[in-house]
Amino acid sequence: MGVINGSLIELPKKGKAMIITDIHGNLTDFIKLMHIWDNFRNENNHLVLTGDFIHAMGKDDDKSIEVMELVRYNFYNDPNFHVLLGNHEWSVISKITIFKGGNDLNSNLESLFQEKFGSNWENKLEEFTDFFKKLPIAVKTQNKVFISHAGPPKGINSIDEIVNITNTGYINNPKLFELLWNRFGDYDKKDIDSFLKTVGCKAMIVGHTPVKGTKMIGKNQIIVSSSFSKGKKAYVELDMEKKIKNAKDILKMVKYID
Ligand SMILES: [Mn+2]
Repeated sequence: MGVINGSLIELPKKGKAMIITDIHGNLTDFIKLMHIWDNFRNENNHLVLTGDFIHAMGKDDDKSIEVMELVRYNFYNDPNFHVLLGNHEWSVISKITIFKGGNDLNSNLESLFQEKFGSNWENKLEEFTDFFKKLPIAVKTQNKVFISHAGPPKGINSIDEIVNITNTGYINNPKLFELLWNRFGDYDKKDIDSFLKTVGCKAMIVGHTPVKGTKMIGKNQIIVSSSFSKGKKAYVELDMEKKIKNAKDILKMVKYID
């Protein structure tokens, strides 16, 4: 069990955490990863899904609803299954849509709901929107790893700002926006280091930017792509009992799916 502190989940110095990013409606990859999790799960091990499990980014085979149903089931039935908010789930909450290759991704999602649920589609979409509002924003492990969808945001002065980050709502909330949307270039390596120092961590794991499996940003941030990627598909089996000095220590804990 982890401790849920507002928008922050705190994981103990025990067991391992399987960290998965950016599924984007790819049911085939999600099921592969869930088979790995089924073999890996025990009372000390955790799963962290770092958001963006919906919106197929313009691809035809969009299984966002099926993925969401599985994610929601596990979220409510397994205390070791943690799901973080991504900018794509945020866009459903905020109704500020995202365009990809000329496609309005929230309109695409509404079409999927209409096909699957007929005249009840709006109620079903509201149910899922309410589920998204329950999602925490970040994980901090006792061995000093910070896990979030994206970021870091600038101007964070204490870990309490992460704990309370959704208290002012989802819209017009620049720190939340940056934590869900910022990619390298919006911040630099120094911003990573000062953020980690503020929140008492040594390394951070994010998704959000598609990479060839993984990519290091300086020594202290690792980007991971588990499904929507630029080549290889990776996840992390984070050993939460080991001392972590920087993200290079996490690079050794990366695994791949076919
Ligand atoms: Mn994203």
